[in-house]
Amino acid sequence: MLNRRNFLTAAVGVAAATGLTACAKDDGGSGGSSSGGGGDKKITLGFSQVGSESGWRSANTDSIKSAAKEAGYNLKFSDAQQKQENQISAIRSYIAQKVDVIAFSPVVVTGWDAVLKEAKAAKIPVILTDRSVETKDESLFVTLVGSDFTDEGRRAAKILEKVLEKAGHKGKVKIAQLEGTTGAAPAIERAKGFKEVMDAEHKDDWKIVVSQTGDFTRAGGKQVMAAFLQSNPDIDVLFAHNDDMGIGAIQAIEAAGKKPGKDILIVTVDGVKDGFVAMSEGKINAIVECNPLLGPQLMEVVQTVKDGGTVDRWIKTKESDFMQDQAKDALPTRKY
Ligand code: GZL
Repeated sequence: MLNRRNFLTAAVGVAAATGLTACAKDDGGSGGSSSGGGGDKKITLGFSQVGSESGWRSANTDSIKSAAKEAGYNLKFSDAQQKQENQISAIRSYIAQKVDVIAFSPVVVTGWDAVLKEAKAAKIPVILTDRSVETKDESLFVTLVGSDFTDEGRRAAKILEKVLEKAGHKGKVKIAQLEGTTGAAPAIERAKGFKEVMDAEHKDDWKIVVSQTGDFTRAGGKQVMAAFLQSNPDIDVLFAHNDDMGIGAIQAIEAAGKKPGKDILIVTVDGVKDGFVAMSEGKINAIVECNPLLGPQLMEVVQTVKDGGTVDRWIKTKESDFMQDQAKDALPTRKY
């Protein structure tokens, strides 16, 4: 896994870092869904999205589409339905269409070098959004616009301490973990960050008794949580890598006759509206925010890359954390 910390290098010249120069294409691109029609000189951006697996993803897609429209770019957008092969073919199609810039959110961390080398050979700069990739060749992409998932895992463990204290929980803590998509950066890194805090500060009292992927979906969360409750009926806490799996798990917990947020304390990541609704109903105890509204930052980077300017290797999104008693006041202000 590429260590995100080495992203925090000083700003690097785009041309220097990628050995690429973004050249203006005059064909404006064709095919695929596009917004912001019009002249040949407009920037054409090819974007490959993971899928539409969660509320977070839908908000992320909306942000990218509206920001591209706002920026007046020709956007070619594809939904990979969480399949890497679909993302690879979309990127190849953008290369064939000679788009000006390619951006994508890689569904998993491995298996990208070949297609990214094709983009580099075609002198098309690549920007990562949301999730990172594992590669030894840092020239294969310009920057990552996205969150620090390892820190989100640490924040989840730290806020769980507050949740346990508020609930008056004493002694050992049996934790079930609903992991994100296997091999995806947020799944790997959220688990890593959570475990870091657990090993450093709760070696003797916290234990992850069961952990399995729910693939970031509500259906996955519900199905896996039902199985967890069969094998581990005395779970104290659920740490779900996203709100959607947490919401699915709530259905399984209630079907088992238990009270989510009381019998089983729940901490999730994302902060989508439905997550805040569940928290305001007392069914989720805390949410670690992961901001999907990356569109405006992405479009700024696209323009800078096009102009051959300088960008940092990692453009981090700002986010905070919420306890249950903040949910009602926060709900009307939520943008996604
Ligand atoms: C995180 C993003 C994750 C969200 C999930 O940046 O990649 O994917 O946490 C989404 O909701 O499916």
